[in-house]
Amino acid sequence: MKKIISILLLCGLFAGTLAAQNTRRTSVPLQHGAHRLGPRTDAYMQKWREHGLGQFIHWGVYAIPGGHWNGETYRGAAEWIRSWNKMPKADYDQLYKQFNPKNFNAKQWARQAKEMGAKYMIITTKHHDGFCLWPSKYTDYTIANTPYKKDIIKELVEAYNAEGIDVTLYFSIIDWNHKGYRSAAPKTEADKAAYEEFKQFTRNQLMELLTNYPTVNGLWFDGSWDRAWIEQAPWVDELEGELRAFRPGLIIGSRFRADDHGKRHYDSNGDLIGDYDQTWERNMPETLKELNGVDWDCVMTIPENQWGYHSDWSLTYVKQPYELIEMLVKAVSLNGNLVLNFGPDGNGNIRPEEAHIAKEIGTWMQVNSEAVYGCKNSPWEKQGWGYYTQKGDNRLYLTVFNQPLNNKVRVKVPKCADDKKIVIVEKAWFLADKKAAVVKNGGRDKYGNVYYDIDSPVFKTGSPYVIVLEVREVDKDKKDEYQQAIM
Ligand code: H79
Repeated sequence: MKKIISILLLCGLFAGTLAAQNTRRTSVPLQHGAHRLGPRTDAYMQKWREHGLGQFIHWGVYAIPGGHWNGETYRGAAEWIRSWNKMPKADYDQLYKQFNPKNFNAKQWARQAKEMGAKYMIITTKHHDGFCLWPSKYTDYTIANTPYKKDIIKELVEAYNAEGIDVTLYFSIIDWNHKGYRSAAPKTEADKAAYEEFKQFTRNQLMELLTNYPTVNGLWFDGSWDRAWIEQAPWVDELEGELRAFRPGLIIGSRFRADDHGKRHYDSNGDLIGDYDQTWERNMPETLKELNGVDWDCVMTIPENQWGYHSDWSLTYVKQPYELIEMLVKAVSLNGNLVLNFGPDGNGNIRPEEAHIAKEIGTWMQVNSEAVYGCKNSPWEKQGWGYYTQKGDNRLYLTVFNQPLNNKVRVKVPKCADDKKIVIVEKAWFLADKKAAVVKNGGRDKYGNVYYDIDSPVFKTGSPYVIVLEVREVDKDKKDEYQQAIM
């Protein structure tokens, strides 16, 4: 009876998994807190939610030193090298005059991202150093004044969009190059006036970016922990409104503005500011409970903490493709997106280690992406073999990372609220070869929980693999019909 895998699941409840957060827990009156309770429901956000995998790219003049200066190695994040006391700032600020990435090929990057399975890409238009990868008319410190000259943001947006990949613009509100920039809140009149200029400059640049790149549908902000910025909350809120009005559907995370009391990400009432939680930088949530029903992305580096190009990756642990695939499936299982960072070198090459990882993830995605795209958290209780993801109410994906020694993948059937209903498994199969899986009765525990065992030999590839279950809720009085199918 190999083909028949229908299984009686004594109970199962498919409640909605996005426990939307619709009530304020406290009621501090706020003018600049969350402007919406619960997740966005529009098509733009729905598309974002379904991406699963994104690519981050950190590129700028810091890629030229690549973590070294005068024969010494900077052990911090390469894109921060300007802040290192062994890097003279005057030297750093001249680097743009050498920026001429001869091997840069936007189409090639986009193709590689597409092959990896990325559905959106986030590019650093301007990192903390203030160097602009687009020809901003509001400063001379841009790509236009490098030997390269051409608009890199334009090339990237066009190439990625041509591959069907959405582009989000990273923008740091820190700008070490602008004379009006302040990190601490300005106190003197002179500082205040300088910062006012910086605010205008920031606004101008953001409007310029949205104007120049009309297909861009997201902004990923950074640096907003500065006291100077936090204290401008009402102005930032107004600017956010202006940006949103200018580009309908625009997606902005929780890292742009603070609330009236300087609270960031979550306002003084505990409600998410912006469209998704942007706190998951180089780390991930473990449980759905931590997330309170919000959308989120996790931005992840391949080494421990290198975003821009650092030529020496032997300084820290470097993640393996397998781990990154696990992070991806885990993120999706908790309703998030994983955004994997790439730091191309000063000549425009994607380093071989990153190319290898992109290829390995892509190879895996080619077989298994169905368990990622458009999938959500599943209410089925996580087991040690890996992660459940779910599409709609009826389709479960079991991505197995830890192969059980007995080659049986055990599932715990959720108890249902309505005891007149049962959930049956209509079909089970492996994504890798489309072959049917055999599901067997796995007994019960002392709490009355029912288990099933899916016969699951190790795949020759040795990669994580996916078992698909099609489940359906039926009336309990039909149970005998299905019980016969249990082996
Ligand atoms: O672009 C990458 C990093 O360069 C950038 N964000 C990612 C995406 C980044 N900038 N700074 N950081 C990451 C680390 C920030 C550390 C912080 Fe703090 C700790 C911010 C607030 C507390 C250090 C201490 C900076 C301000 C106070």
